[in-house]
Amino acid sequence: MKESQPSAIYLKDYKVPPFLIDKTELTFDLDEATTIVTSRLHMRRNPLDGKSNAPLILDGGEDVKLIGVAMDGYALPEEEYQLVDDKLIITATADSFVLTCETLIEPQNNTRLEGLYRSSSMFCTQCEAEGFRHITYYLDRPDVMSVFTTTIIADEARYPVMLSNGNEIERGKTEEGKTLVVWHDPFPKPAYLFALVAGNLAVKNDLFTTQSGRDVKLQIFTESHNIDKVDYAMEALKRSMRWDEEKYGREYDLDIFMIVAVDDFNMGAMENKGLNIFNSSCLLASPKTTTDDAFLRVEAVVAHEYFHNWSGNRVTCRDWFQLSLKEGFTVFRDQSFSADMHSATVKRVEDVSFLKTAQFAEDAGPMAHPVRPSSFIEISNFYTLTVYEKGSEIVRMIHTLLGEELFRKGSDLYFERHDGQAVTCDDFVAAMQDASGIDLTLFKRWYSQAGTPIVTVEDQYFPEEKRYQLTIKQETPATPGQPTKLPLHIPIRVGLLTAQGQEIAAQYQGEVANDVTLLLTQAEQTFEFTEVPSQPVPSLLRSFSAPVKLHYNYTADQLLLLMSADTDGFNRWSAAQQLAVNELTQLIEQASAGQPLVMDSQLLTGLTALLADESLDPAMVALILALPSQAYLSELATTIDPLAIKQARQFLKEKIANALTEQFVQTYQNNIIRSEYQASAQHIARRSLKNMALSYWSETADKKGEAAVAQQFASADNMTDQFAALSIAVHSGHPDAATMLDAFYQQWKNEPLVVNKWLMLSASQDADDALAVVEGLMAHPSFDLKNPNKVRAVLGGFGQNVAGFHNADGSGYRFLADQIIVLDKRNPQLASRLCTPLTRWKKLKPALSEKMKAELERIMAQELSKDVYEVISKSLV
Ligand code: 0A1
Ligand code: ZN
Repeated sequence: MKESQPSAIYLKDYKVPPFLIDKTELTFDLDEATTIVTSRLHMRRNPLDGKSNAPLILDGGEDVKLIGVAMDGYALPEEEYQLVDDKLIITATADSFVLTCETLIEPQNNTRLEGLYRSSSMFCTQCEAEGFRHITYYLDRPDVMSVFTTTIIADEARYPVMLSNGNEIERGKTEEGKTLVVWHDPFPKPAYLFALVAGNLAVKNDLFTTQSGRDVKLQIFTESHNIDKVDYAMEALKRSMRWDEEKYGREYDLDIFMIVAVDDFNMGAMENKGLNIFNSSCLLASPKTTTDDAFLRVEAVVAHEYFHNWSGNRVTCRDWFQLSLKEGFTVFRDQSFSADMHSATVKRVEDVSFLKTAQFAEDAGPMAHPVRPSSFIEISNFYTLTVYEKGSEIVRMIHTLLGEELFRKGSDLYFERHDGQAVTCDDFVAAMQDASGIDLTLFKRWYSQAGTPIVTVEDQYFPEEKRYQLTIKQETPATPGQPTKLPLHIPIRVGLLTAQGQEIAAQYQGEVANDVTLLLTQAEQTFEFTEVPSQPVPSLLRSFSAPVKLHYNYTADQLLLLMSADTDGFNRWSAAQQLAVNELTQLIEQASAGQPLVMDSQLLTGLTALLADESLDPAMVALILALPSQAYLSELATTIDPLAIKQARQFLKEKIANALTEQFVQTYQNNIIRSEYQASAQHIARRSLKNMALSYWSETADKKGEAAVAQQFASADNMTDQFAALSIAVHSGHPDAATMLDAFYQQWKNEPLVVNKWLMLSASQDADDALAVVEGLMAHPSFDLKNPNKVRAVLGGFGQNVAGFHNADGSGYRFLADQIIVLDKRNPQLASRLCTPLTRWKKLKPALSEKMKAELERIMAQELSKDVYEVISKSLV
């Protein structure tokens, strides 16, 4: 353990910056081993600070060597500045001055992948959240916005492409014969949006004409062997640009928009102004190498980063506690975009399913935090599902409360009022409130209160008066640092159905209501509908109108009715899920107690009807057929027994498969697509249903199922079908699974993104020696500890390996802990994210829980980065 532990910083301590930087001029003399960065910062005291003698304190990093510092051309001698804890402190300054700083950095030794680093043969940067300080000393905080001019000097033969933010304004030669390129970005921005790329890259060019008739040059850069995989991203970019104009009235503002794909990247992608940098896994796509899911992800991430140009860049965050200001809003925007491009219901089911599995688990664990956290030790740990996904749900609720038109008025006002500023979540809500006239005072608690509210509904029908009452209670469980909670403002969309499944046009507050939004603002409230002709079946929380856990005592018959007849597509899925969860909960209890497993028949009734209904969207049918995941069932459990969950799921799957074999074979055959691959909603839907049917078929005793898997694997002309067949083979114990895995690797060993899929699947396979398999993968020639995608593939795959990871002897936990300890020295952000499965130790059954806790304690005893220290120490509280 370190002698002094890292300390937290608090939102309540926010102060305006004592200095501002109007202009930032940077020169990079690029070299792999030692790059020299010269900065000229045009600084002045911040009039809002009011102090005339505050020292200038610039942020730096332990990997930045200061060569020299000068003020207005006067080279400061060592006694006139101090270097303390990575900060450069200059006590005496004028009110305005130019500070020149020369630093030396070592890109090829930068394994943290923050600041300037090497990925393959190129240079690239990652500056969010606090990476810029690993390049040079700076006021590295988002409320310091500056106009950047960047000069890049490099050997043109090796780095013909040299990029930074904004427009290229000059190109020439230095005296030594190197090439010099100057970029200027006219929009003031915080340092976290700075970017630089240099390499020998191929480019795809295109053009977009904005709604006001300006031509924008679009460029996507990759290493030359990947340039054939960017067409889909380019089309997605143009669709995003058009959508933002049409939906939000937001036009792109520079003359050029560039995207670069890099292989080594800690996250998905980054919205640097005019120069987005992407993890290649979120940009490259081709039918032969990319699954449907990955195509959709590319489209969503391209859109997300593009949308940040307004929600994030033109209007940015005042401080990092406000991260959800840009992330929650931008996720809401990208989700809406994808919903418009494909099926809105399918998209909603996927997003909610993810939220309920992963964000709810985070909100119930030791790292639970409000969407606007009130403190943190390391900001990189707060790029969380809570800030992103729950943050998006908050914006979605504002949309529900205001309606489409007023929401648009609110966003227009927000962008107009705050263009060029660094603002807060409160400013966002204020714009929505001011534009709509709707009071959001109480609603703001969603930003400050952590935890998932539990909403319990009870109903009563009064036949004589044709009245129907819903009594709704809310309660939010305690979370770390927040023992007591206040009631939230929760919109609950409700419809009523007759016992035959017809919508009831009841009256609510004097108006006809076949779909109303009830506004819950107190701990308990009763809502009354009138003119309700018969006892209704309530369809509650339609479209998942709020991120809550809803409890209503549905009977199996009511769930079957909603599943087949609700007009809200989302709730049809939700009812089916509930039915399956009820079934699985019983089975898990039986498995955990070592009893024989016995299944009820209601779910089968529902699924039989589902498979017979040809009017349904195949994608929805596939989603309903997908049993609740191991992770979701773990989230729901009070005490997790991983093997019992696995056993129950497997049992149920086989039962369904055997009961409905004929239907699955038919469904499989009906959904084979004979025309050329398209990543269209319709084709994706059919493939997903076909592959779901195949996965059931392969669980039956019917040998033809096995043959169909092998056949599809061998003959598929696209990665979705090929990989689906391979995964089914691996997870169903297909006799040829091992041969197929080998063949797959041989076929794709030159495509790193496909190899990552192979690594992940191989690591997740059930094997007696699962740990040895994973160790073998880490020693495989295709593995590379420097590449976060590969590390995540193997360790993420192993995390899904229920028997291997949760081995009763604790070896799975020990292995993960060992990897975290090693990786923390190289790449703290990556190491910290790998800790997530260990943070759930308290919920595991006692024998496993103890073993996992012991590993957390072992990690805690090491010298740790701030990143890992924060997660592990909070988990052990
Ligand atoms: N702002 C990016 C996500 C991102 C955050 C941090 C990073 O490095 C630590 C990189 C990217 C987004 O929302 O896409
Ligand atoms: Zn984002």
